[in-house]
Amino acid sequence: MHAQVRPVAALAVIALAVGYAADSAAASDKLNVLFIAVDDLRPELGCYGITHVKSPNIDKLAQSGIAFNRAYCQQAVCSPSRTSLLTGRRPDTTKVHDLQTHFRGTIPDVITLPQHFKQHGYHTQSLGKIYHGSLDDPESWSVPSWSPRTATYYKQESLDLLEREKQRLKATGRLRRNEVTRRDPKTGMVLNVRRTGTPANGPAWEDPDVPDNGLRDGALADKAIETLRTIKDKPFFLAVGFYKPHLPFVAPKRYFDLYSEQAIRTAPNPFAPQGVPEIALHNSGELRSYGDIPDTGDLPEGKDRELIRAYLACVSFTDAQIGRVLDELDRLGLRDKTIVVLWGDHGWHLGEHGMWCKHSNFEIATRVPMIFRTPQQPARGAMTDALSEFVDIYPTLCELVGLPIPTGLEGASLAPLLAAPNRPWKKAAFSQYPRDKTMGYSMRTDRYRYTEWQSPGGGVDSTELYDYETDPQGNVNLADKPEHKALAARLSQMLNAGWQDALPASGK
Ligand SMILES: [Ca+2]
Repeated sequence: MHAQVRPVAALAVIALAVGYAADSAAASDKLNVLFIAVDDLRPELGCYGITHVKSPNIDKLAQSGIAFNRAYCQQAVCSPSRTSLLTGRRPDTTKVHDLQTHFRGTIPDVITLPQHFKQHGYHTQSLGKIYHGSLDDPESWSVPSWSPRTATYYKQESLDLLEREKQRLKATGRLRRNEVTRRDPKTGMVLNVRRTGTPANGPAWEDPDVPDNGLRDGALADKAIETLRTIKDKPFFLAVGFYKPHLPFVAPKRYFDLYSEQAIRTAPNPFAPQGVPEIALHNSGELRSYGDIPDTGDLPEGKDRELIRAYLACVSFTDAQIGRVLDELDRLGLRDKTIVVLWGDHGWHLGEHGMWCKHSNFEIATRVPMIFRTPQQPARGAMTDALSEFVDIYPTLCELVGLPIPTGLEGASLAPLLAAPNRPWKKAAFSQYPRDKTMGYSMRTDRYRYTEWQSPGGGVDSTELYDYETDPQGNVNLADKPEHKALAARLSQMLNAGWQDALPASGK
């Protein structure tokens, strides 16, 4: 498989192939890392060729860096995806498949990406959402993590709806409860949480007329700017985790004003793929936990348009906050000393395949935005089609700053692609998603997505096969068609051979 590179970048690629490690080792000061996470951001951005979304700041970052057009998360939900990325290991290794399990309970001695930097003299710091919720990892950071505390909703009608939902769930004994079931005996750190019931939520979106820092992401950008000013003179790994566009879609009204409701495009395929096994689908439970969304059945007329507009408003809101942080990096003269990586933790269904939210193995949930910018960026503004994975981020950052790559990582450094975005690369990217005791293993190749739902005994319950050359939206499952039997068998073999067999020929 050969990745594509935009013609404008091709010349730069030929001209430059920089030895990052040698450069940074020779310099007296190490390169910094600005590590930007964006919760639930799908790659529907200007820099990915989507013109109806206003994401000028992320686009600018991509224009001065490199965007990965076919990057995939390893499991399409917050904590499993983030844990995999931050430990450089796949969910089968981390054994974190849910939002309750801390990896310090399953692989206690693992050295996380920020921890590795900390051990090599970096100041590492977490602002906002990096690890999921209460599952922070103090060992990763030089100083305690910081999270903004601002209101979720501003409008009285939203607060009233939230209160009604709380009472409704309480009355039926279904209100969400989080109970800590396991702590580290030495540190008291939470290792496991039992969650029962349904969370009480207000409306799925709101457009308050408030300043940016009246909401968490604005306050987070303020804090990131202040922090950069404080830590600018020492080597740093600053992780800034933005909260939107995660539900509820709350952004200041002026970001909603960027999008007219009439111009919003709804999903072209709001239906389950033909021939899809039931297990691949879900009923959008996360969205349905919001007070203005019914527990079952179709969304009210026009709600899809409303939700998509609100999601896009949140994307633009977060984009503006990211712009403020990146501008500060420039103002402080840190651009030439800092690697920036931006990632969204998984994709998102905005009605595609008749589903909302993440929690699936479909392309729309597993494909993610991933952008790198390095001071010596050889191919500025390049877009690579190379198949890449979140587990690749850990070894990539190590190589780019000249740190040793620890053993046990399950990805490959992407540094060679930064120098040559169109070079041959991985044969496949791997994701997985559990449903009860069944695990859906999914693989994206250059042309196909192939998924096997494996029961605990190891048998395959059902399979999916999508051909993006003939069916770009993945609307027809070909797995059971007799004419594709040989192809499915070949892909099954490849899936079960696993990620080791799909590494680039010269990969490490
Ligand atoms: Ca998420």
